Amino acid sequence: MIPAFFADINESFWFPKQASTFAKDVDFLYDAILWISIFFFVPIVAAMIYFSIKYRDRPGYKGSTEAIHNTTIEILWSVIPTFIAGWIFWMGLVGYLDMQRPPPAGTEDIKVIAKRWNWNFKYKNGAEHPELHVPVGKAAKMIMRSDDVLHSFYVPAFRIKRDIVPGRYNYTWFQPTIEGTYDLFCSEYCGDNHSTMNAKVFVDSEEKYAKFLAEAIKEPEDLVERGKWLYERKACKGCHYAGKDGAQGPGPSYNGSWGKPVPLAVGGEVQFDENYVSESILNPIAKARKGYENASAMPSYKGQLKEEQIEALIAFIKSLESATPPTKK
Ligand code: HEC
Ligand SMILES: [Cu+2]
Repeated sequence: MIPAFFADINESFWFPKQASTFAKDVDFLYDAILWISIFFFVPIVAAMIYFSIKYRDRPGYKGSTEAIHNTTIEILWSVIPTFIAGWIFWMGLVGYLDMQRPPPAGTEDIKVIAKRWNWNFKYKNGAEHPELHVPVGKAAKMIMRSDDVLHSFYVPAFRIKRDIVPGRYNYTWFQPTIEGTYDLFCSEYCGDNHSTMNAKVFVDSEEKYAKFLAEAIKEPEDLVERGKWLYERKACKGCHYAGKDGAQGPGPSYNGSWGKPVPLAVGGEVQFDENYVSESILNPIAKARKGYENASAMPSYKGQLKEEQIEALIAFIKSLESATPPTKK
């Protein structure tokens, strides 16, 4: 029987599927360096073991103290590895430059916003979505920024990784070759929930991609649905978990909070109602909940959400009124 990792020609022992035009070159150089290293490692270690046994100190054995010298060997073992190292450098440089320079025209431009601890993607028609969709066969350019700290955009199947630096735009591009779903990771440690900062990359056919764009821009009609939709797209989800399991994030869970008194960090309490929620969204530090004084501060959404969007978020949070709150913080 063929082991699973050999079943797909495109997938190697070391790497996931080769799903972009970069993958072949990256894997080739990786394999070349690996085999060159094995080629030298084995005879060197074998000779080391052999000589340390042959010339070991033992009764009656007299070693020589004179170092002998062989010019031919010394030149060979300097010049040959120099050429090999030069070749590796050259291949790496060429590959790196290919990745640095996006094709000048005709790329699918997508804005990437990295934020502790989630991804947000903005498409050409204005749609925002927590998942990355790209059309197959077309070069896609990521225009990336961070809202807080260093993050890194990493898609193993495309063999690309690029840091996202606060205070400036950074770019990366790739040309996906096979339709399918791939993993996107943040590969720069960015705080408590760094390990949850993942997303899916969907490489779609031209029609599927167009359909996705058309759907992604529509906000649901129903108020609660719309609130949930915003909760997923405006990064609330990364900090406030609202699942049935009531797992806890850096911010309080919404489950079962509505209508109850909220103990405040400064002492006293307020009612968890429309006013408290809308104030928490627009000016989160105004009334911080007790126990969250040191939590990663929530960003203010002033100017980023419209009145009716806040209303929808309120409706969504209210709909969790009787959901089970998490058992431990
Ligand atoms: C970076 C993490 C983070 C993000 C993103 C975030 N929050 Fe918060 N949120 C917090 C923290 C931490 C608190 C508790 C401290 C405080 O009250 O300011 C909080 C408090 C709240 C409260 C008060 C809850 C309570 O039980 O006291 C509400 C309501 C709220 N956030 C709604 C939202 C909404 C809606 C969004 C998205 C539009 C959002 N938050 C995005 C971290 C976050
Ligand atoms: Cu990150």
